[in-house]
Amino acid sequence: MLLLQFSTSHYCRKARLALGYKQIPYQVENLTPALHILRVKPLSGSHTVPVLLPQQKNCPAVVADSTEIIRFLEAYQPDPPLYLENDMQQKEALRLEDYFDEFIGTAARFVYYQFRANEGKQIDSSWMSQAVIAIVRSQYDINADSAKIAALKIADAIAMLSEFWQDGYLVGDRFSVADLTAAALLSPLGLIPTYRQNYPWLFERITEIHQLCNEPLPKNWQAGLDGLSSYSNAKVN
Ligand SMILES: N[C@@H](CCC(=O)N[C@@H](CS)C(=O)NCC(=O)O)C(=O)O
Repeated sequence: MLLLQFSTSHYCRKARLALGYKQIPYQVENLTPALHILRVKPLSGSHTVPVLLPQQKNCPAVVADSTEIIRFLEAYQPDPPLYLENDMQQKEALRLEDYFDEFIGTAARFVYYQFRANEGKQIDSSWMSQAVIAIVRSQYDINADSAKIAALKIADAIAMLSEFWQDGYLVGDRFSVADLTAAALLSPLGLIPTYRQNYPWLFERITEIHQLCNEPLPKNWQAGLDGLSSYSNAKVN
């Protein structure tokens, strides 16, 4: 299988967590933001990544969108499952997947790119990185005000997770697509020292889920915990 992705995208991380959880071998093709459209649009008709090319007999040629990728992987290799057997619980898991996709992943993008353009500039001050940050901020209209509204949505999601994640799962009594999606889409906040300091349990859980899914943590994860000064010392990749 081949995953077309941006290496830093949290929606692509969601797809990688699912592939890793199921231990499905895959390769990645890293695309450059903006130029990616030339590769992706003819395949899926859309402009977003992740896009999975299963490259297997009796499988679709192209599966676009992280939710569809997980739906496909679940049918392709049901074990270990990310979906729940109980219908009501499965419905709730899909509702939460959608909530995190539509509201929280987008809000995390706002908060993260606002941070990267300001206090977090030193994470990678190369012109390439700064250009990507500028493109993303302009594409999604990210500024101090919109990032503030996004931070409120994130606070709601963290309050909900604090009820379920301190000693359990979002739905039922086992790991599901809901937990995976929350971990992937909140992971960019791990690079922001204030979040790391205020919600240690959240990032411990995100770390555990990465281990469970055989996926490395985002780069500079440790520097996020140590504070802003350590970014300039951290090896920037
Ligand atoms: N609902 C989509 C969202 C994916 C998404 O927003 N991807 C972003 C990267 S994080 C993207 O491809 N942006 C480029 C663009 O919109 O042109 C999914 O779950 O796959």
